[in-house]
Amino acid sequence: MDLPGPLQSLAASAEPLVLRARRSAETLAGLDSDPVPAGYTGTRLGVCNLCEAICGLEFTFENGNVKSVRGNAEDPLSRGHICPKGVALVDVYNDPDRLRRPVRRVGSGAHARWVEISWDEAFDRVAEGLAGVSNTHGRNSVGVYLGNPSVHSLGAATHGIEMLRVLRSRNRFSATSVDQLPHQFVAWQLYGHQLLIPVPDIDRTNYLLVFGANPMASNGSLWTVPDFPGRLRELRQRGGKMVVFDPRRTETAKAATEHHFVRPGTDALVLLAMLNVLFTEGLTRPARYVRGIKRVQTLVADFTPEFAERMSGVRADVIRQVTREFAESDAAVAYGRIGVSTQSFGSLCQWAIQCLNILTGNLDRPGGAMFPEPAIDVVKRGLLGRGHFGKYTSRVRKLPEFAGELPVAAMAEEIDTPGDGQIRALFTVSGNPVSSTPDGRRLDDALSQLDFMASVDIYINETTRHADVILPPTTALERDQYDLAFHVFGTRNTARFTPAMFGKEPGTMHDWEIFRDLGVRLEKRMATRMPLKQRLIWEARLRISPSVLIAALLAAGRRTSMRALRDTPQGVDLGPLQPTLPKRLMTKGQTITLAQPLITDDLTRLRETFAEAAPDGLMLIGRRHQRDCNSWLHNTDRLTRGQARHRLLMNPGDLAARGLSDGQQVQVSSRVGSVVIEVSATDDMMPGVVSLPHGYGHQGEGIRLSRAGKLPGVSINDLTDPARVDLSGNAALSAVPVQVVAV
Ligand SMILES: Nc1nc2c(c(=O)[nH]1)N[C@H]1C(S)=C(S)[C@@H](COP(=O)(O)OP(=O)(O)OC[C@H]3O[C@@H](n4cnc5c(=O)[nH]c(N)nc54)[C@H](O)[C@@H]3O)O[C@H]1N2
Ligand SMILES: Nc1nc2c(c(=O)[nH]1)N[C@H]1C(S)=C(S)[C@@H](COP(=O)(O)OP(=O)(O)OC[C@H]3O[C@@H](n4cnc5c(=O)[nH]c(N)nc54)[C@H](O)[C@@H]3O)O[C@H]1N2
Ligand code: SF4
Ligand SMILES: [Mo]
Repeated sequence: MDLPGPLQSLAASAEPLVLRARRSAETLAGLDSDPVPAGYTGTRLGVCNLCEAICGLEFTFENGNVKSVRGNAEDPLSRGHICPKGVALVDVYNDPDRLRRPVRRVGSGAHARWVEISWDEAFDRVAEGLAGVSNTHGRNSVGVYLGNPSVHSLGAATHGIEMLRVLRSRNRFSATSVDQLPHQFVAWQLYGHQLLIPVPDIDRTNYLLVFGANPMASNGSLWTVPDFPGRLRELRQRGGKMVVFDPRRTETAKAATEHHFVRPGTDALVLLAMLNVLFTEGLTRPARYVRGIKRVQTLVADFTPEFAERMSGVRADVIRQVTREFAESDAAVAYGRIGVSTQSFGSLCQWAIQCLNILTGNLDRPGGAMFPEPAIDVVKRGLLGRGHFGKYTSRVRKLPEFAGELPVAAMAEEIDTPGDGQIRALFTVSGNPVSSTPDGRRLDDALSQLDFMASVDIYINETTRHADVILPPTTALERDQYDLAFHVFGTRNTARFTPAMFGKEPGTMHDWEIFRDLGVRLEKRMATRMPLKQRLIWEARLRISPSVLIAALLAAGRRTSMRALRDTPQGVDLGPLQPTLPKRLMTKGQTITLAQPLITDDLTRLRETFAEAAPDGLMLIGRRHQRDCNSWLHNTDRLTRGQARHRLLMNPGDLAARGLSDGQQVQVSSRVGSVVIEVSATDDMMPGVVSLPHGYGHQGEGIRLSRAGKLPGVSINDLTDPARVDLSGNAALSAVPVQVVAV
């Protein structure tokens, strides 16, 4: 998950709160961290920010060195859970390949050299580079890309977006549009706010229906559910079921009561058929604040289970049976993630999933889909915009913005297509779009044509290798953390503040300090300056540390306080999720109108797409492994031991049909490119579907990101196609038509 866009106005809106907050003892309580002293022996609580599970950890030190890392059993949310990545936080901290000082690139391509420079020089170069291009070519000539970890760092959330205001560019992109944009789009339409996204109440449900998610490996997404395996075990112990629809028999599918293969990209038909069954069998029981039910009934009338079966491979009787069981369960919840977000009909899928919960009366009830109430409620306090769509479009392909961001599938063409408004400078923050967005090759080429590029990142990766200057911040264990984003999706209401474990090394900077200092220098160089009064307030805001902001926001939220969080470092338990509707709805009249034309008009495109025969030929999907972390952490021994994980998975029947054998090198080609990779035969793949992990393919000058003699692998996004997008603008990374042949 990735949420930089929505957090954009956070720091701005928090400002009045900060001014209002009395400088009480409580506000000050959070300010002085006390890092472990040199030679420390003992334990300290920490937190993992690598995925959305936000596990609480316990570190044991001996003579100043970390001896072991465990899950903190006292943490009311994560309950002692940890995965192998949590331990790797220490590897990141100690990694000799990690950047600790700003570097400047001298020369390019094979001749590139990186030279350490002072912060002072680095800020001046970046400010001059960005302002220079903006002043000469117009404000949209500077593009911005925010990657996933910017949501996992408090300082990036509070200060990053604030700083970027200076640029006033429409060419803003983030990982949101290769991820959860359809969720935000549907939440905005149904519930009135892009982040009013309900989560499965797994601790009380009896029926968990999962489409296109693999929480056994990913630990949940848009759903903060640490210890998913333990919670699933409890669900099954109390007689509950989990039913999974996925083209691969994943770790989650294997732990499920039932698993059904579904042909990639056809889920919308299966989900609409489920709605159809609800109506034809009289299984609906929506809450009284739900509108537009009849209209939905009409819209789904022709989406029969038989039609869905022909296209998806899921048997009609299975669709009927699952729907009945779901509707008849006393507490059921449907959930869909990456597999059904990053496909051509991602928004329709997410809409149908919401409808399934709403129409069966499972929205807002224990064991169903519920809205968390975080201690800092970014939605309720109006700290974030509700969302808007299509206020402007991208220059080349006219793709619509959502909430102030353009689809990243359009980023490369905005850089390499000449004309007025062309992107000539780029600023990236904790991202690797060459590896994580469709047609990474084209973007790689495009980046080398930029007049100027700067990145805030701790590594030289496939993307940042093109930067003129890289500004590296401190890492997770060196900074204070309060999770602004992921408490919003917690499967239980909790709050936790974790002070930095290690002191900042001399000569290094926190991300929020980088944004502060760069922001001020950049603003000074912009041809259009901020009005004086606005500038003074803005600068003052940038000078407030993230932890002070958090203290003020907690005080204003009144559910807990910084003092309480300091006294309870394992986290404060605010209890199980509670029903909050219709009060919580931010729609007109606090009702939910199901039939939203902006979404349901896409049914026409869906009908057209599947008017002919069922899709045939091979389709490519992605995957995640428990020890992978998007495109990074491949340089730690701990996470790369054992068998290489970056192989193409393929059903044995599909291999045989092509005269291929297990372990052979094959060429995989799509409309946009081709890669050569070892193939692995497995019955876990649905016939007709192949799978590659994303985040591999570390290549390019200066990159030292893969370890242990492993092949760097190939990038799945050298095959994915930027022309394929959902209604919301989200990239359709799944269900890519490919050919596989021997090399
Ligand atoms: N085909 C395919 N493509 C996908 C996906 C898929 O499933 N299939 N998944 C998509 C999804 S869900 C996502 S979220 C994106 C992720 O894509 P991106 O957000 O573009 O990239 P990441 O791989 O997360 O890269 C994170 C970068 O941040 C750096 N970093 C780590 N910690 C910090 C920090 O504290 N501060 C700073 N400044 N930098 C830091 C790392 O060094 C790394 O370079 O990929 C997407 N791409
Ligand atoms: N270990 C680990 N954990 C992570 C990450 C990581 O890189 N590694 N990344 C984090 C991030 S940024 C995110 S966004 C989350 C993602 O969290 P998840 O969505 O749970 O992660 P994925 O493993 O990508 O699961 C997507 C599933 O969709 C299936 N799928 C693909 N196409 C289709 C389709 O057309 N239909 C259906 N029904 N299924 C399909 C795939 O087989 C896969 O099992 O994970 C987070 N957690
Ligand atoms: S599940 Fe693993 S990566 Fe995710 S927060 Fe917990 S320890 Fe970190
Ligand atoms: Mo993500």
